[in-house]
Amino acid sequence: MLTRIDHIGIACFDLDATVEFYRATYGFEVHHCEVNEEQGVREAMLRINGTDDGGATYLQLLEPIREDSAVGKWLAKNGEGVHHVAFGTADVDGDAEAIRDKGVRVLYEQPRRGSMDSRITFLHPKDCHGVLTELVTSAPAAEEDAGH
Ligand code: CMX
Ligand code: CO
Repeated sequence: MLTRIDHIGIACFDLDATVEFYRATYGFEVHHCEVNEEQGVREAMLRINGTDDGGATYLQLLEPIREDSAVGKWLAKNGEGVHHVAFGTADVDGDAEAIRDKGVRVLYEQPRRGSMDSRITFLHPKDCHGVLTELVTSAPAAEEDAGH
């Protein structure tokens, strides 16, 4: 079951300048930064709010590291802007299968590694009324030391 907005993915040409815009304009701070080689992006996650299921909602600012990456191609065609919407779920495998059974193209056979060791997959935008849609299961929170 999809239970929340996990993030909005925003494509930009200059990650540092875009991070600075969100900091100076809204006061949003970078929660996490990484390069995802497989996805072809350098990214910053800005945490906007927590949720009652323990998850959180982010803006994901994305700068391509290769012109032929998904974000690089999209930027060349459209310029900067909203690239995708990501829904959070506790069960990305089950939800992706159920959505595939409804005839929507799921882009990966198995979920892949996303930001902060989450597991992600994508639905084809042409099957989703023009919106590239991501499904995300966050990495489990680090086990707390129970004292044994
Ligand atoms: N939103 C809406 N439509 C999109 C889109 C997007 N983000 N990206 C592509 N499209 C549309 C294009 O406009 C094009 O439409 P037309 O044929 O009407 O012109 C069509 O989809 C095909 O686009 P394309 O430029 O030829 O690109 P590809 O088919 O090679 O790739 C897609 C499209 C969705 C398969 C590819 O972008 C993909 O695999 N995306 C998933 C991975 C990804 O986006 N990674 C970056 C984010 C990583 C993260 O979130 O962690
Ligand atoms: Co994303």
